[in-house]
Parts: sequence; structure tokens; C-alpha cells
Amino acid sequence: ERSTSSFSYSSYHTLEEIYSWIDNFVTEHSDMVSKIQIGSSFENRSILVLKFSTGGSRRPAIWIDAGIHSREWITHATGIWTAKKIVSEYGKDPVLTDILKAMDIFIELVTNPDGFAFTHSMNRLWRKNKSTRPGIFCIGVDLNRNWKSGFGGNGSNANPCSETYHGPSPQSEPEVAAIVDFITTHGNFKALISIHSYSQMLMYPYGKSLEPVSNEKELYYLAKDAVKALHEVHGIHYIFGSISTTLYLASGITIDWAYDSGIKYAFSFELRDTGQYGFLLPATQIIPTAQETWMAILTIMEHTLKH
Ligand code: ING
Ligand code: ZN
Repeated sequence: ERSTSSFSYSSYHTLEEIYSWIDNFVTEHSDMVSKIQIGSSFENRSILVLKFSTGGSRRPAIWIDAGIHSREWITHATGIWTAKKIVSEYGKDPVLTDILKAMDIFIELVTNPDGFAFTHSMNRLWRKNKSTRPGIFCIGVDLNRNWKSGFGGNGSNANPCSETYHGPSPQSEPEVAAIVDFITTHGNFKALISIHSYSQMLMYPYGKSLEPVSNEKELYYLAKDAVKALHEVHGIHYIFGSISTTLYLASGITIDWAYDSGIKYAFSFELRDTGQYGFLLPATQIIPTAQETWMAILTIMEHTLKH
């Protein structure tokens, strides 16, 4: 395809289709959007980030990642719709316009490209990346257990055959190391939103322990507002709270690393649904899911701008 006008936002797409959509999107919106390759995956696929910026240099920034778990297809689809929404609402929605006049937004649409390709070719329910190591006969590391904060702790697994295998060492996986390098080098990220599915939850740190974070009250009330804004769109109910108290203990996760690295607005979504379809969410739910998630993301971004 040569333009984004023929792209269906209400369908699921392959990696090739998404990467070609990215190229068209960047070409069509070159005033505001650029593509950055932040690294390469274990199988040598490009790791790409979309940057939305109206000027300045190294402005305070918001990070959004989707698809760190490859089977969570609604997250990639929501990310693509969100990218399109940002360019179409700039100059129209006063909240987004204010945000983009002061801050940059970065979106990683396919955080685990090797796993994602594998969910299309071989195993629709693949979660981990595709890394292999000599003498280890199971494939893949859980990229949401490979981060430095609490690495190897409760709610992660040392067995390479486990679905929550944390890997041999923190940031051992190129897909995680690329983000750590990029965010650390940039040095001015204020918020990070990591998108998963499914369960309909909005969560904040910590996952690694039951200890409340220092701004727990602020995150609690912000999550509450975000979930309320989400609910108003299609009546979908989300629960919210810290990961460890809402879901379970999970160590070495993205948002704990972000928080411990100084990004005080760190959130993780679990998108639709609550288990009827689970990871196999029908494509008819892509746009409603993206629409309601957008209102929650906007709430978090607006709060970040004002603080
Ligand atoms: N569940 C998450 C998992 O990695 C989660 C739960 C989300 C933990 C965000 C920590 C942060 O186990 C899914 N569905 O991936
Ligand atoms: Zn996940």
C-alpha cells in the first residue's frame, strides 16, 4: 500500500503491514511525525518508535509501548489508532494541542517484533521474544520480566521454559535494552504507559513488592480519573491500583523500571476484555477499545503536563 487512506484501522495486521503503514504515516505527517530505529530484535528486525513533536529539542516526553507480549494483538491495533488520533486531533482538541505544544510523545507500536511475526506464522498465543542461547532448549524470554528493577524476584521465573522466564540477566534482551538505552539517553521522560491485554485494568508500580510508591495517592487518584474517563465512552469497567495489590507480584517489569528510573507517572493498561475472548478479541472491538483507551491516556498525559 502507498498511503494510509486504504489502511483498515478496524482489522488486525501483520508486521509487514504495520511497518509499511508506519512509513506511509511518517511521509504523510512529516511536519509532526518521525520514525526512529532504536535497535534491532534478536532475529534482527528493526525496532521502531514514532516520535510526535511540534518543535523544540528534547522536550519533556511521554512514552507509550504496545505489544511487548506478542499475542496481545489489541494493543498493537490500539497503538496504531492512537497514532492516527494524535495527528488528527492536534489543533482541534485543546487538551492534546496543549500537550503537544510543550511535550513530545513517543510510541513503540511493536515492542516484540519477532514474537509478533511468530504469532502470525506459527503460534497465535506466543508471549515471549524469540531469543535462544547455547545449551538452553526452550525459546524466548518474557520481556516484561527482563528489566532491572527487582530482576529475578517474586512473580518471575528462572526456568527458560516458563512463560515468565526473566532471562539470564537484566536487559539481556535487545528489545528491552533498546528502550532502556533510548529513554536513559533522552533523559527527559515524564510519563510511561505500557499497554497489555487482557483484564480491563489500569495499574501503577510496584509489581515487585507490596510497598506503596512515594506518590501512591497521586497515582491512585489519577488512575481513578482515567478509568472514569474511559468508562464514559462505552461503559466499560476497569479496575485500578498497584500491580502487586490489584493483580499479583511481578518482578523485572517495565513500569517498575520506569518508576525507579525517575519516571513518576508510570502506568500499565490491561485492555479488553475480561476473558470471554481474551487474547483473541474480535476485530470489531478494536475501535471501541482504542476510543475509550484514548480518553484514559489523555487524562494521564494532561496530568503529566500540569505537574
Ligand atoms: N499480564 C501481565 C504480565 O506480564 C502485568 C501483568 C502487566 C504485570 C503489567 C506487570 C505489568 O504478567 C499480561 N497479560 O501480560
Ligand atoms: Zn502482557
